[in-house]
Parts: sequence; structure tokens; C-alpha cells
Amino acid sequence: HAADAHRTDLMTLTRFVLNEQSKRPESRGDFTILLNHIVLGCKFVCSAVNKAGLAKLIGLAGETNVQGEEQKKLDVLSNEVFVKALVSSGRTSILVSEEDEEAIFVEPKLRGKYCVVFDPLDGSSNIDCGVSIGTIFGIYVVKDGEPSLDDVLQPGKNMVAAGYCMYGSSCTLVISTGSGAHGFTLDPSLGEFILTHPDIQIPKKGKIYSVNEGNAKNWDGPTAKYVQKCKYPEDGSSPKSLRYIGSMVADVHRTLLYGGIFLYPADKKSPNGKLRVLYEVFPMSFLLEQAGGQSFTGKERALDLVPTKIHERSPIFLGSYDDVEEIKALYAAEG
Ligand code: AHM
Ligand code: MG
Repeated sequence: HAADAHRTDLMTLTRFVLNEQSKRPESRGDFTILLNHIVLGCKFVCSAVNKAGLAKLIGLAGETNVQGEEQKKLDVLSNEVFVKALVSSGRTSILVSEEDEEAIFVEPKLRGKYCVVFDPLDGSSNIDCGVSIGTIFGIYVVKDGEPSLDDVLQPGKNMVAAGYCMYGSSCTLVISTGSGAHGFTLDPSLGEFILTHPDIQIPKKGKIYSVNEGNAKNWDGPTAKYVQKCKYPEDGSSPKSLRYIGSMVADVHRTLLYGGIFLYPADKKSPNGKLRVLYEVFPMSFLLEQAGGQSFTGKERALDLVPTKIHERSPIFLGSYDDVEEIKALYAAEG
């Protein structure tokens, strides 16, 4: 049909979220406004990432971030864009960014009811070679009264929304406000995110595992046993394939669409793993659960974890329901 070639009824991200919010009687459009500012940040970063080679944006900015890593110019730029967009939305009170050691408390006249935790540009080791990178974010609502760190040191299950934007071969934004995980693709000619992956359901069991095996000599028993079973299954099934990009957003996005498991376990050198609870582990765990998968820390459901510091880390095992069940069983057996 000729009509199919040009869809005329486009479900943009704004329209989708307005629809979702209209089902909530208390909604006054604040969330939609906040999200529009997050989307502006994502579009800016997408455009900057695409032009990275041209604009000579790549390279060290000569600064070091909180975790002692060298910052690339694109990280700095992305962080600034997100902070300014979020503050100017007038809908936030507290911001926690991977790039800022301290939480940012928004000045009283611009305050709103949301806290946003985010990693403005994750996967920094992949910037210079043009491999997929992304932005990750989670959103909490502040309690009444003066905003405080307690508003963000909340278990992930208290988030009201979470999402990521992947700057890959296309620019894809996946978001959940607690009723499913939905994927949108940026149409560059329109400058709009269009719904392309409604209600993503992760396969119940997958054929892929994703982990940095270079750390194997330092793994604990259950992780080592699990990965061994991926390669040499004991139940007659085929071995799993290994895929590891080293950008959490890209590795999780593939896991969500194709199924399987993503692991960033503890090891002897990093007893809490590498990934950050607030703006890496929680948003991804939220999305995975919304898509029918699971997320586990090695001890508990990841979304039950109560962070005590804004830059806290945790081991993470997330993916298809059945695959995460297996790793849970191995940790349970260890006692
Ligand atoms: P970053 O915040 O410095 O970009 O590090 C986070 C990234 C994740 O995207 C990815 O899952 C992980 O680090 C990869 O770590 P490793 O290089 O140790 O495998
Ligand atoms: Mg990161």
C-alpha cells in the first residue's frame, strides 16, 4: 500500500507520555515538561556525538572526574547540557550526575518536585572509536519540605521513571514510567523520537552472555561457575554466544531486545563491581523488570537496594528471567 510508505499518524514521545499522564488525575503536565528537557539533552548529545570527529570535540579536556578517570570533552559538554536543561525546566530540586562529585541542589526559585539521577555520557572508553555510547537517567519525586539527599538515597523501586538514550547506528530512547518499557527512535529529519518498540518484552531465556571476561581471574565462585556453564552447558543445551561492547547502554539494549544476560560482577579488585547504583544499576534494573526480565546484585533484587552514598557501586546481573534465575540459584547455593 502506498499509504504504508508514509505513516501519517506519528506517535511521538511527547504524545505518548501525555497520553500516559492523562490517565493520572493528579497529573499537571510537570513530568511531560521535565521529559522534554531530558529529550533536548539527548538530542544535543546525539548531534555532538555524530559530529565528534568533525568538530574536533574528541580528546582529553584535562580534567579528572570524581572517580579519578580522565574526562573526555564530550563528557564535560554532555554533563553541562543536561544540568542546564534540567535546572531550566523548573521541575527539579536535586540532580545527581556521574560527573559531579556533589549532588546539585537547584536554587529555590527554579525548584520543582523531581530529582534526576543520570550518567550524561556512559561508555567513555568507546567515544574515540565511534562505538555506541549512551545517556542513562532515573527520576524520583521529592518529599514535601526542604529537599535533602534522602530524597535520592532511595531504593530503585521508588523511581517514578527511568530510561536511556543510545547513540548508536540510530539514536534510540527507551523509557518506562512504570507501565512497560517503550522504545523510540529519533527521526533526524523531524527531530522527534517516534515510537518504534512499544511494550518491549525481553525473551524469557536468551542465547547470549555479556561480561568483561578479562576480569575472570578475580571473579567469585558463583560468577565463575555461571560463565563456565554458558560455555560448557551441563544440560545438553547449546553454549551461549558472547557479546561485549563495554558500553552499558548498548550491552543492555541488546539484552533487552535479543534476550540473555549482562553481568558486571564483583571481583577481588572491585568488591562492589564497577557500575554505579543510582544512575546505572537502578534505571537499567527498572527497565529490565518492566520488560519482564530480572536484575540481581548477587544478594538481592537490585531495585530493593538502599544506597547510602550517591556514587555507590554494586555488582549487577540483569537480563532474561530464566537466565537470572540460574545465577540467583548459584549465589543461593553458596549461602
Ligand atoms: P564509564 O562510566 O567510565 O563510561 O564506565 C561505565 C562503563 C559501562 O558503560 C560498561 O558497562 C562498563 O563501564 C565497562 O567496563 P569494563 O571496561 O571494565 O568492561
Ligand atoms: Mg558511566
